[in-house]
Amino acid sequence: MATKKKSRKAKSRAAAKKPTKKVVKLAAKKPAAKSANGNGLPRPSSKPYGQAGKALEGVRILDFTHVQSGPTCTQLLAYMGADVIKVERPGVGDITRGQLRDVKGADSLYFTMLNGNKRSITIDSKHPKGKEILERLIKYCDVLVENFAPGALDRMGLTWDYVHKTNPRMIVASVKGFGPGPYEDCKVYENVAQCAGGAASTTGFREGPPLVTGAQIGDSGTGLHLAFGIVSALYQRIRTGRGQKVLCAMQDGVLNLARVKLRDQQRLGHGPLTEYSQHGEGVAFGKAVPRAGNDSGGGQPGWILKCKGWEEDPDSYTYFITQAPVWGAICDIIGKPEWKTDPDYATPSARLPRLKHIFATIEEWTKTKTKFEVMEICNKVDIPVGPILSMKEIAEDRSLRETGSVVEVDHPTRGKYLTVGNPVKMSDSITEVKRSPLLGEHTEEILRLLGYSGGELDAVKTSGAITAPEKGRAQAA
Ligand code: CAO
Repeated sequence: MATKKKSRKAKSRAAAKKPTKKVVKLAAKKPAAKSANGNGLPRPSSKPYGQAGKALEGVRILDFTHVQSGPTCTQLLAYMGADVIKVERPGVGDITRGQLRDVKGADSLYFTMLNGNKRSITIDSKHPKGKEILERLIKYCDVLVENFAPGALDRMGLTWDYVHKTNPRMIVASVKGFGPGPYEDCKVYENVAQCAGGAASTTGFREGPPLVTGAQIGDSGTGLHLAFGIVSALYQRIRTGRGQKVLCAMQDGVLNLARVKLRDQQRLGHGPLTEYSQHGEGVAFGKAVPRAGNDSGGGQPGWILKCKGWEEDPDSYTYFITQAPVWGAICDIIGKPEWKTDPDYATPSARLPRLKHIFATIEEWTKTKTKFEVMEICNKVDIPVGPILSMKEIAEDRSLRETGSVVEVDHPTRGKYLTVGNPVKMSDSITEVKRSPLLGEHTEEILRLLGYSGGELDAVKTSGAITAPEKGRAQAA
């Protein structure tokens, strides 16, 4: 057996050295052999789709997140079925519970919309008894997720070495503002990341200052990246049996979403960016990618155009793309059939220097239609357009409600509110969106889960580790 193994190893070493047909053959054989034994997977479930549990059922998350980036990540994991245990400071909780409050005495929408499907336990992580509870939680859970300021987790005593020693299988996932380097110790919020990740310098109009976007690409975008890292680490753990550190820097997350602009930065070294409207307008490019207003980020020119009613409604606009394959259809719809053969308009390159005039002409037509009429007319002939939807329209959109992308949930202190459901729809893991927890709502339930009962549970209750200082003293008295 040993000799056999050795000779197989020697063979594959030789194969790896020589990039010959043999290597291809060996590589091609592997998957066939795996699929023959089912790849180690169980038999396909015979349960109806949607009734075989959720994708991340059984995964336990020790959620040390706050504000937006971390909670976005753990809410997605909870939507996928993970048991997310949110640890909050006694009496205070996640700072967003009280931020931008619209209903007196109730958790804010900032909090409720980022913490659905989770359980809340209050623990003072710096209290000796609190540390003891956390140790049990570390042993109980699979992933610790945090987005504290750099060094805060270590100051709590929850260093990687300690966590890894306590539970070698635990994955420790963090959001930080910057990765290792000159800014690694900085605290970072959304707009700082949008600026440092390259998005702001490329957003806005050429003549104006840099702009941040309303989409929270720094916070929610990085949370989403972190969720991907966690799920990948969980998958790798199946093979290795051990946890690992997962780090997402907000700067990196934003840059990943702005990668087309780094693409353009490199293209700029080889000549002007011809699809940018500034090129058509004869404005020279500088050394860095400029702000491109509403130009399309792809190869097809696009712009935002006014629609019927724009004088009163600030959102009565449509995005309009002059995609080359449907140019003829565009000419017919806007009443310019002669542009189909006119050499100044017939080809994409001829149109580039005339885009401003072309979009102004198309706008004369879109101004006679509502944004929804434009959508209907254009989509029939495959012209890509998109109405500018206001948040009011999105909140009232029936199809978004039907797909579960916008969900109404009931809350004991604030009543009904809307939240954003799972943007990822899976046929065998169907998301049920549940309300966010009240501060410490599940403290006792989780303590019992960790083995606390009787006198030991009473001792925790009166220790001050799970209650706000005044409350703890009052209870102890
Ligand atoms: N028990 C006891 N102490 C607790 C606790 C608990 N359950 N939970 C938190 N704390 C303590 C921390 O230990 C920390 O104390 P020290 O500074 O003494 O170590 C303190 O609370 C504050 O934590 P923080 O520095 O993370 O919070 P902050 O409000 O000062 O900063 C933020 C907020 C977001 C700027 C910072 O956390 C950060 O840079 N995070 C990483 C990047 C990030 O996620 N940014 C996006 C945030 S969303 O816009």
